[in-house]
Amino acid sequence: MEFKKEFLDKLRCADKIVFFTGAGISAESGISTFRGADGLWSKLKPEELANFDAFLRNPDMVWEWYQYRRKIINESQPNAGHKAIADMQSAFESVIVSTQNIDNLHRRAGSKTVYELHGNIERNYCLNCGKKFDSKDFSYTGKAPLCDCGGRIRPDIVWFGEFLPEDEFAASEKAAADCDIMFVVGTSAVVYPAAQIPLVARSAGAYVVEVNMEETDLSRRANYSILGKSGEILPIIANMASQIRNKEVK
Ligand code: BV8
Ligand code: ZN
Repeated sequence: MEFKKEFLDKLRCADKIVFFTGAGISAESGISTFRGADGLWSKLKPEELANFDAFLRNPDMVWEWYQYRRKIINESQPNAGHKAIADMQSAFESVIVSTQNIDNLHRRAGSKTVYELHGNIERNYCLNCGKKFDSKDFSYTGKAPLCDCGGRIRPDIVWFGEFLPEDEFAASEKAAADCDIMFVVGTSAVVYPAAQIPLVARSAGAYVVEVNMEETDLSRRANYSILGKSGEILPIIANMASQIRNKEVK
């Protein structure tokens, strides 16, 4: 695979790397994306499932949907794309992941600094008293679980119309403003404010590299767009980085 010389030069002298990822990086782990032809939103209406009013209207249905996704995620493994990002931690001064994904696969692949902009499907909390629950803390009975205080338990996931976790978003913005290269991997870049993160990097002077199967809203604002599967492209980039930086990539 040939890369632009400009990109190789950036790869050679970069210190700080940020990976901004979306559902596409988990597609090769068998987890559906949202907006592709067979994406989740082609079968279900996000407004009927991924928002707070839907949850209040029909908690059992929303829980059933998240339990279905949890099952798929628990049966999935990090793929070569997640692993390549984790491996690159040994070739650069810092490698930070800012992800829109809720599947925990970056951490499971070995990435140490992961900011989760839209929450994490393993975490839940009580609407009434705020008590936190891990998904393993209760056996799902087909009904939305209740806390021992009687309050309803919800997934710790950012739904449409909800604010993103402040700390994760601020840390992602800071990392984007500081980095030398930002890789934007497997996202349609249409969901805000998360989709702002690559724009922060671009305006701060980072070299923005998009890795996607197709053109997106971001493509014309990236410095470099590499078309293809992240599970194939990222390992090649990781090997390239170790060669030209003369660093062992684990
Ligand atoms: C907010 C839930 C402030 C978690 C998600 C009206 C009212 C309120 C807000 C809005 C509004 N209108 C617009 C908004 C803002 C809204 C928004 O941006 N809507 C968009 C759709 C227009 N944003 C919000 O609501 C956010 N909050 O604004 O709060 C506020 C508060 C009150 C009132 C007003 C404003 C909250 C956004 C978070 C919503 N939660 N999901 C869950 O169940 O998962 S969004 C959902 O989309 C996921 O979280 C996902 O992470 C996110 C982004 O999708 P992608 O990751 O990009 O996935 P997608 O399928 O789209 O693309 C995959 C890409 O991968 C494709 O390009 C494909 O080509 C590529 N690909 C596929 N395979 C591969 C690959 N690439 C490489 N290799 C492969 N193998
Ligand atoms: Zn409670």
